[in-house]
Amino acid sequence: MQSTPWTKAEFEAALRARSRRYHIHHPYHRMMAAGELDADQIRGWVANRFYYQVTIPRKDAMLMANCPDRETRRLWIQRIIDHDGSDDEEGGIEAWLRLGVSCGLSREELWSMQHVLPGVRFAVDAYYQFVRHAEWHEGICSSLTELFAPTIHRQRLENWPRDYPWIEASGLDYFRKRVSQASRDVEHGLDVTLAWFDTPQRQQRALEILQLKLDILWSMLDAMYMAYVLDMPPYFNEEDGQ
Ligand code: AHQ
Repeated sequence: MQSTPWTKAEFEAALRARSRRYHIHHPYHRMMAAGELDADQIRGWVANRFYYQVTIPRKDAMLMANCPDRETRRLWIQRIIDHDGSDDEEGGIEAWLRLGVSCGLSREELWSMQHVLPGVRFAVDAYYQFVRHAEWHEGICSSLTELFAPTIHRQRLENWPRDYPWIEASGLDYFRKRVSQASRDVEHGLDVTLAWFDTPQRQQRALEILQLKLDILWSMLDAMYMAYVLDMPPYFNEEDGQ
């Protein structure tokens, strides 16, 4: 462990260096970006990610509950509205439902969570439980994988119309929204993190928290890869009566 804290610039560089472990590099996303996923593999991803999407605002509400700082809550509440929507904005959950319908899933099917794999559920629930019990600065730090998110949303906006032309363009609205929302979220999240994690111990802790969230995102795709690429969903052995 370093004896003196990193400067804010050094600390930010250390956080950004973890982009090497971002789930954009996972085989599932690499296949997606290369246009190699079939319709069932796209639908499996959309249906499983829906569980993540509906959990995000609940995670953010848990962070709000843990946060005594009114200024932070005034900013953080926007994240809940971004997903749950408001009278004049459909919100990200509705946009994700439209993504699902444009991929051939029904809204009822998505809400049923019938496709959510155990590994995806455990990873998403681990994120929710971490933030629920974390000190609020640590909860904010865990959202910083969004440092890397605009790139992956832009990648989908560029590639899907070419690689998955069967998906109606309006279904991609969610990704369009997130490019700017993620950038705005990260500006606040990074400011809080660079200010609060100001000792060598805290800065190492911040990297551990970011790594936990990277693990969560990677593990979700591991479960999907087993099920939809290797055709080995949980208990596939039962099919041949073993
Ligand atoms: O659609 C995503 C989203 O709303 C969020 C909220 C944020 C958080 O609070 O942790 N993280 C996040 C992410 C979203 N999309 C993921 C993707 O690959 O589409 C990326 C993910 C993230 O990087 O944390």
